[in-house]
Amino acid sequence: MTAIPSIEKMIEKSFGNLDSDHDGYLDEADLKRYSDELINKFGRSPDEAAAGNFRAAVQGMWRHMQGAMDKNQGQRISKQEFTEYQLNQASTEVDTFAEAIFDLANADDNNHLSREEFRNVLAVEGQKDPKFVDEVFERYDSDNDGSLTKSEYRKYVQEHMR
Ligand SMILES: [Ca+2]
Ligand SMILES: [Ca+2]
Ligand SMILES: [Ca+2]
Repeated sequence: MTAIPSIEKMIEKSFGNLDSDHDGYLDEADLKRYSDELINKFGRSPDEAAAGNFRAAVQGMWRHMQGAMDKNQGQRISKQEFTEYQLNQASTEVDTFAEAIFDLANADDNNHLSREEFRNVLAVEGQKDPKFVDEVFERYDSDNDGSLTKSEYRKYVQEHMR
């Protein structure tokens, strides 16, 4: 069985994804680039509703992070601060962000993530090992119908993104 990476590893990875200029800090420009890249990777056009919702969710999470850390608007966030935030906040902003990813990845807008669509979610998180993807997919497809509903996906998020 493939080991699921520890939560700290996952957080480190998502920090690396978000810090798009790789200077070790998150700022607003990083998040804008990250949003645009992801929208592009999921093959969405920037003016689609799912793309707009995703950008808004990233903004909301960013504002919430800054608020939680007592930062002034526009201040950058270090990796350590980000890690503490992810470990300690059971924030609705993280859920909103995760749901916005679901909508972005759900290319045919049918309320379910197929295995292929879920594969794209893990790919943008940096997980490309097909065996790993299959294992995670099968673990969370609790009714074994070959797709993830939002609630099956939410379980994955709860156990892996926060
Ligand atoms: Ca940066
Ligand atoms: Ca779908
Ligand atoms: Ca299912």
